[in-house]
Amino acid sequence: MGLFSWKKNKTKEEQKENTSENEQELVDAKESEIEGTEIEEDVIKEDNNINVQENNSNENDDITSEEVIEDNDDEEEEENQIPQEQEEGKKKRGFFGKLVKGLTKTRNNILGGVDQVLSSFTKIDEDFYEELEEALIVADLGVNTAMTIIEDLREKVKENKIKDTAGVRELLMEELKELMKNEENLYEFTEKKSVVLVIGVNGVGKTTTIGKLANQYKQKGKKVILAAADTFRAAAIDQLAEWSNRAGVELISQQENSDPGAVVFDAVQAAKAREADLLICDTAGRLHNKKNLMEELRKIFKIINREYPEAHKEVLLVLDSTTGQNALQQAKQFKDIADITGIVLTKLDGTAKGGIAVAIQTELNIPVKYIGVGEGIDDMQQFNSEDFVSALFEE
Ligand SMILES: Nc1nc2c(ncn2[C@@H]2O[C@H](COP(=O)(O)OP(=O)(O)OP(=O)(O)O)[C@@H](O)[C@H]2O)c(=O)[nH]1
Ligand SMILES: [Mg+2]
Repeated sequence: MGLFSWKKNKTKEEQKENTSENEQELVDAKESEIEGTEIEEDVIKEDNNINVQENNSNENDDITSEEVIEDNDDEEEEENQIPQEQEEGKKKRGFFGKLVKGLTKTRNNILGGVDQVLSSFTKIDEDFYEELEEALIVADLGVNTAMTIIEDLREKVKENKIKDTAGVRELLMEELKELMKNEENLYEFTEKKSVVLVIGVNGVGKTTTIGKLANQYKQKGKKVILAAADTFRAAAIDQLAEWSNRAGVELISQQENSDPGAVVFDAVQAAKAREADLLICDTAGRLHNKKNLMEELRKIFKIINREYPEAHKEVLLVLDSTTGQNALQQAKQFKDIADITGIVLTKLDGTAKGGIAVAIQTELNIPVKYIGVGEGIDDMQQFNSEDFVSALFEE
């Protein structure tokens, strides 16, 4: 179990100690002015006041729905009475199309290698398996996952009495679907009163993911509140404010460099008072060093536990698929210190390294819950192994 167990409750002494730690950290942060100089102070609100943006007006709802439905042409816009199921089906197909398109480079990378091996061997022998394993490793699936796949394939080939390599492609597809399959009930948190903490190193797509999540669940009728607990840069707060506008949800923020714990504290009080379904907290990925980052997260965990013990806690680690094996390493590090409940794998569009999705899903023992295939508000979906592998093998 990670250091940041959600179950830990803070004692009075710890609280006191923490307050002075917080003050110290603020001083430290100010002293060692790191990056984040592109600050536009006037954009951010009054000194030290909690800023609550109410974005639930009809006006905003209109903007949201206009922005959200990308694929609509004029004709479709007029058909306001489309039943919800049909609408959802359409969106799903739309997303599958994006997935197929987004995975083009990954598909070429994985299948290019695999198909070459399949076509250069007719007989299934040791050399064939070796070359196939090599092709999978090269396509960013990593050594361990490639080995697992080859071992399983050997068994399946025997079981199914497959004699030539042509039958292996189908088996490989099946194997990938099985390996990547998620358990059920992974999205229970969306049905409960939950606090969702979104973590990850800088630039992986945390804030964007939060915007997409907020939009998805707002559209499903949930009351969503966002907390701008990445107070390290003013621009980070602005960016989340913009997403909260687009999604039409409320934002709790304070000024730049304020204590992230204080923002979370305020946000929790707001979530409780307004009976929000989801409180989604943005966190900083860009701190002085790993120790600071982890320390800050630890404090946030404590505050949520203390102030909102009855809420379901969801910790989503965001990983950038374009970083390939590096993403896997990041996950291993975060896993040591936090009880991560799900992975969000971003930027699967346009990268050739999407094979990392297979490695992450197979090796980490943490489910990939969402995948991102673009920068738009609709470009993220719950992960589905059937769809993912089908999109990967789509001709
Ligand atoms: N193509 C693509 N770009 C994405 C995706 N998700 C995020 N991005 C882009 O990645 C960049 C970084 O995203 P942010 O959401 O700001 O990342 P962050 O983790 O919040 O970054 P910090 O706040 O600096 O730690 C932005 O330009 C996003 O538009 C995705 O699924 N696909
Ligand atoms: Mg951010």
